[in-house]
Amino acid sequence: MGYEKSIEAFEAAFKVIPGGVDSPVRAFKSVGGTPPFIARGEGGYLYDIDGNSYIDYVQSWGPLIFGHNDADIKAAVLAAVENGLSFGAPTTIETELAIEIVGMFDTIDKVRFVSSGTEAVMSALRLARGFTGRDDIVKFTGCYHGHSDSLLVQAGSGAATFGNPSSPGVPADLTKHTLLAQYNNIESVKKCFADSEGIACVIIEPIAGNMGLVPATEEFLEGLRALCDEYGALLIFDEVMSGFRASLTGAQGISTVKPDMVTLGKVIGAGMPVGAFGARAEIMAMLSPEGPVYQAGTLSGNPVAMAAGLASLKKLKAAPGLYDELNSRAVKLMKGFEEAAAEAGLGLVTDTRGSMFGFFFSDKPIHSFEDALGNDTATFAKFHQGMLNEGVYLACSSFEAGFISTATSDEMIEATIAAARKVMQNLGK
Ligand code: KE4
Repeated sequence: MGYEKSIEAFEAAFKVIPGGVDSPVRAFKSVGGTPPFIARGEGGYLYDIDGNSYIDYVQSWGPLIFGHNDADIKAAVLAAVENGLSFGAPTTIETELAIEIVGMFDTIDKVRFVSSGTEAVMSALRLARGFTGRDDIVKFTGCYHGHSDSLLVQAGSGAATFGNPSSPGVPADLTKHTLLAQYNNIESVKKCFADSEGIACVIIEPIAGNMGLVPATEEFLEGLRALCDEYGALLIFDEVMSGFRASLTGAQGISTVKPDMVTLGKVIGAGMPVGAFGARAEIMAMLSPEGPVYQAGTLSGNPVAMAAGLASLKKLKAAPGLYDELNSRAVKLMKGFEEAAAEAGLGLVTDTRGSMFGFFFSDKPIHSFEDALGNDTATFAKFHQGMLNEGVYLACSSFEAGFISTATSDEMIEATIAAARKVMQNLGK
């Protein structure tokens, strides 16, 4: 694998873009090496500007459940582009996509579209505070909900990757209402409720993908539901990543626990900038212009992005057995990684949920961010680099999840397992 053109491109980017990237995790800082600059994607593959090809398990961090350049989604986007890119006025396609989402989630009566997951979560928090009249929120160490100020506290994903989970530039006044609890530890949540004068909401990734893949236990989610009911707080499931990835309705398709609000993103834009938040009608009625809680966006509900998302969701709805099929491939991949690690004498723990998978170089199970922080990130970095050189594009941090798309064939899975066996053998020496 030669990376000469990407090295040049990275140097050029670095001169005009902070860190050479528009989102920190893409810089490969925690795994080393130069991030390949991508020329195009096709099906289950990425192609970089040096002509290297990679089996892609990142899929733009989740959105591309049908792989790159899906014909149906591309056709829908091109047709929408013919009518113009944006109007700043209502369009019927926004209603169409909203109807699809409302029809899928029994916890959502109304939904508002925005342009990113960060916006969706930031808006949902404001709505929860406006609805309850309370200021405090509870989040969990290791969960990442985008980069809005009050949530950049002990966050996961890139924040954890760089070891600065609480960012400079966020005044203490903006985080003093953010209470921290430990994932899968209900006693830590009870303490937050006991310490607070009024909690507006508890926000959680019900299947965390930003500390690596770490699902919440059903018992824990039931405990959160009970506490929120007891204290009159709203339970928010941040399913920006797990939505349409763990199942058609994310964690809600697997757990019996129902949230009061849901945030969505990634797959609902199919690679175009879309986020969304939804809840029952009485909560959403608080949102401007129906109610007093203000929220807005120039490109919210952009018709081209809506067309991409609508095409993606319609395809998902038309393939009911899809998630079992994608999960069987995820399980096959993780089993192959486990066998390769065992042969190489390396400790490896893995998990899957629907089309999502995760693995840690660890001898102990991982049930929280504190557990995840103990994983062998140095071995992960060497593994990542070795797999890249074998033409496999994995998430460039152990605090991320991986994804199977419909374009991830069995042959690709087998080739990836063979590459993992080869790379791990070298690691084990
Ligand atoms: P965006 O603002 O990046 O669209 O969404 C923020 C967000 C909110 N909630 C959850 C559960 C998320 O996973 C995310 C974003 N995920 C990361 C990947 N771990 C995006 C990748 C990046 O930051 O470049």
